Amino acid sequence: MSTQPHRRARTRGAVLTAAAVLGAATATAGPATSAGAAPTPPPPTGNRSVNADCSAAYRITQKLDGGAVWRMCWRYSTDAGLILDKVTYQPPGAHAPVKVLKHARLAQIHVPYDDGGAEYDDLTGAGFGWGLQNLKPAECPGGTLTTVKVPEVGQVKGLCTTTRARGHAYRMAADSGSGVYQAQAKDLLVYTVNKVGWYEYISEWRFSSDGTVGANVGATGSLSPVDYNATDGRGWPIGKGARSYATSHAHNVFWKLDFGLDGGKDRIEQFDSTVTAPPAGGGGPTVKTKRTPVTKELAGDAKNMRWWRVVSGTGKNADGHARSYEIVPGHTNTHAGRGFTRHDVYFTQARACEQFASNNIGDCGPRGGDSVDKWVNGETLTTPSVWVNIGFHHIARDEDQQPMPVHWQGFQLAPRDVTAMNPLTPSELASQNGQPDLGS
Ligand SMILES: [Cu+2]
Repeated sequence: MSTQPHRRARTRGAVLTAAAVLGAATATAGPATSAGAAPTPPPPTGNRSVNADCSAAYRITQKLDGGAVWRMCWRYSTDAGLILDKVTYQPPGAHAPVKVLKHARLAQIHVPYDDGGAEYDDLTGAGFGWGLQNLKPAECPGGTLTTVKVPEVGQVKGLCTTTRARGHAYRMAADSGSGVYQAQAKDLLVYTVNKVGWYEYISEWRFSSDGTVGANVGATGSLSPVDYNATDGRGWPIGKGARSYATSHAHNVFWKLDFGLDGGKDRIEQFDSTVTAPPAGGGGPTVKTKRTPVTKELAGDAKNMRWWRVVSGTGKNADGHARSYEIVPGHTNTHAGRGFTRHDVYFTQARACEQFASNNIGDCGPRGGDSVDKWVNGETLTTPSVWVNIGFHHIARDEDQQPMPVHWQGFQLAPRDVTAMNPLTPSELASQNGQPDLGS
């Protein structure tokens, strides 16, 4: 374990097993048996090569509303937890899947307490991966629970794949008559629950029929009772009167994404819009949007009217537009306490040793640095890795007992020009690509 003097690698609370502090071993394992555990049927005829590189037991394939299909491989690491590989999206009616993500995974959950007395790296310093929880069938409604072989722990029925309704995909009144075009949509959900000390983290990936990807971490379980000691103004009383001050803290969650959109090299672009107030003489406010190619490594800061996208260097949709995915961060509190928590996204040139946003256990050499901010050092981006940091400042409240309601943090990847039209467009509207026919 690459422990630094300032970094605490101690266990959280009293509920960890000895295995949790072993630290550095990166172990990957899957289900001990595929009997009754394989989450998916084989891919449809004509797509046999898809996901050919993971065996059936590690394969997730889900057909959703409209005929959209998501496919991916999964594996499990005692450091990173669930890792998804070779994620593809096949729009309804398309003959081939679109390659979306080569790898998608958590890259750290960093938990600094407001009084400076404790600071945890839950993935590489506090046993996140070993804390995989057995799930009851009721926790995976309508889905499949898969057994994961966790080194030093054993077999854990810990991977849920299921679908969930997300309501309207779209609604549009017909031009004439009382007809309505509307569709109710579904998402594929893939999740695990990992216990770290008193906390339990639900790590969820969501794949929508329209091509959107969501990544969210929900924290639940219990507040850490060893931290009910904040009498210095850095906590909140959660017992009767002025008692049991739970120390405030942050959960800085990092994800690492390696795209390879459409199987080619990715480019990164940043967009900024500036708004000008209406001129005194009349007219409305104006907005100008600027596109900036991100050609070198970047530590990016979220800003009003700023966004980033990952653009395929090769793949185009049927309209001739480059396929891309926009990074859509959810609500975040950026924590300025450490170099690696100071920024909201990082684009780094991909390197095998650069695995975790902080307290990295990959060996990048004595001068290689052990956190993502150190890896932004001017290299040209030819194979970008994308790191997303979403922070939550947790000031406890009475409702946090007991159990603590799930508080979520995460982001979305929204398809931009992956398909030439809304992939769920009903056939009656399929001709309306571009300027609609206004009649004569
Ligand atoms: Cu918390």
